[in-house]
This record gives sequence, C-alpha cells and structure tokens, in this order.
Amino acid sequence: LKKVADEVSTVKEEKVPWFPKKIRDLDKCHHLISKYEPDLDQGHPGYTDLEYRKRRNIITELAFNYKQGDPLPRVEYTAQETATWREVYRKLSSLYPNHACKQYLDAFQQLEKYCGYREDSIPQLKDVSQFLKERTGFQLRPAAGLLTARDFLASLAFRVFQSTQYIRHHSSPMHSPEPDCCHELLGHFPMLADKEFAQFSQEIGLASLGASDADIEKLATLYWFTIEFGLCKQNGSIKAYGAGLLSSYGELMYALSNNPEYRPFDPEMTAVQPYQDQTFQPIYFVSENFDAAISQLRQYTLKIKRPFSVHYDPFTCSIEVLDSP
Ligand code: NLE
Ligand code: FE2
Repeated sequence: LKKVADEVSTVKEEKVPWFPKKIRDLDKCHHLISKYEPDLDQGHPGYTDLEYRKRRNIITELAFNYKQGDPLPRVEYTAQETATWREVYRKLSSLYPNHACKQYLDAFQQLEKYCGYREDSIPQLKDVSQFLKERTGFQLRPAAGLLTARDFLASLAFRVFQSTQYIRHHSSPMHSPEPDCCHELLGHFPMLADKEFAQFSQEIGLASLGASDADIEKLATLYWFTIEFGLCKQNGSIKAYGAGLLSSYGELMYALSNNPEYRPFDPEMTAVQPYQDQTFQPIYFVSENFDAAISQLRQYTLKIKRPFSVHYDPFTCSIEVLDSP
C-alpha cells in the first residue's frame, strides 16, 4: 500500500505538510488505512469468503483507477448484494422516524422522492452525486476503503466526499466496522443534502489543510464523535445525526437504548477522547441541538493555528493560500 505523502513546502520558514490546492490534486489523496480489509483482517466477516474478497477487489479497482473529472463508475450489484441492502434499508427506515434527527428525515424523504432511494435497488454514486451537486454543491468520488483522516478531510475542502462503493458482507448486515455503500448512502449522503451541514463540512475540510499531525488527529476524533457518532437533543428526546449510527441498525438501537454512557458535547474534551472502531461505541457525546453542535465545531476549527490562511475559489475549484497578517 501507498505511503502517506510527506512532501513538504515552506511557508514562512515553517514546515507545512503537503495539501491539495486544485481539485485535480485529490487524485493524490487516496491513502488507505487498511486494517479492516477482508484480505488482511481475520476478524472480518468476509475473510474466509473468497468470492466476497474477489468482488471487493473488482469494485475497489474502480476507485484506484479513478481520476478527477472521470464519470463516476456504475456497479451492477448482484442479487445477493441487493438482498443485503434491502435488509439494511428496511430495518433502518423503520427506525428513522423515532431515532433520526429532523435534518436527516427531511433529506431522506427528498432522496426517496427524487433520487431513487428504495429498498429494491442500491442507488448509484453517479446519480446521488448529481443530486447533491444540485442541492449543496457536493460531489462524490469513489474511494477504495477507509482513508487517512488527512486525505479524507482535505477532499471536503473542495466539497468532494470520498465514498466507498462495495457493500458489507451479507452475514453481518446490522453493523460493519468499515465504511461501505450502506454507510455512505444511508449515513452520510442525506446529511450532505442539508445546506448548513454541507457548508460546515467544507469548513472542517479547509481547516484541515496543512494542519499539524496533532491537529489532524484532534479533528479526526471530533469528526468521529460528531459526524460519525453524534447525538443531539430535539423536542426533548435524543436523536442521531451521526452517519455511523444512521447506517447501522444494531448500533442505532444500542446508542439510544440508555445503556451506553452519554456525555455533553464539548469540543475541547471530545477532541482528546480515545475511541475504537471495531464495535459499538461505549460513549456518545450529546449536543443541546443540531445547530449547537455545528456552531461549537465551527468555533473549534477557527482556533486551529496555521502560519497561513486559506480561501476556496469556487470558480476555479482551487485553494488560495494567503500569508497570515
Ligand atoms: N458501523 C457503521 C455501519 O455499520 O454502517 C460504519 C462505520 C464506518 C466508520
Ligand atoms: Fe463515515
């Protein structure tokens, strides 16, 4: 596997990690964290299923060969894959009305109405990308698996969301330790159809560009406990807005069962809370409401120190780097 890029550039005599400046540079932001791949992890439900591993490799190959601007590849999903999707979709859509936050429910309804979301076929990235582009300017790009936080966050700066296209193993529909198309389609994309959330996602991406490893680590932890596993209060009850919950019916039920530990969301504390990604989370952070979560995260990202500032030019889809005054 490829090594994380360690090219450096010099701004005001400080070493700044390389970061993409043009949307095309995202072709270089595809470094994987491979610990959960079925070929390598003996605990993966697909480890002993050679058929599944072969299929995964075909689909990840599409992502490895993808270049910015190419049409998004379509995948002909098999009957077994569609059956897994059907089970996940059915179960989750019965839980959403009680467990998902309002912003999610609104967007999910739109996706069902205008973007072909339904239980008997797996939506294609190409169609969802076009839908999101029209709503919030977000576009999708195929990813081969779990990316490094630096690469994943950098793409958000361009309103690009890197998305896997293979599906979880049929033996464990209720939870997957790694991202798969159920996670992207049901967890992330509805939230990316929300204008406010899309704006904030780009801001967190911009804040990550050229940030130190320590700051990236904290941003990734915050991302984990909010965008992946965040809960918020709405009309007196606790709802999920995190993608990792909204794509796993096992964990969604668990997270709202009153059994785990709940802590109030506070970015400074949350940013240093250790986490694991193999099974359900023992702790969830709860925000007073959805907007509060976003504005607290925003405040946090504004405090990250860099010897320069960045500005996104939407006409050229590129980053302008400005020296700090
Ligand atoms: N646990 C999630 C799911 O089953 O959909 C995926 C989390 C990916 C970070
Ligand atoms: Fe995710």
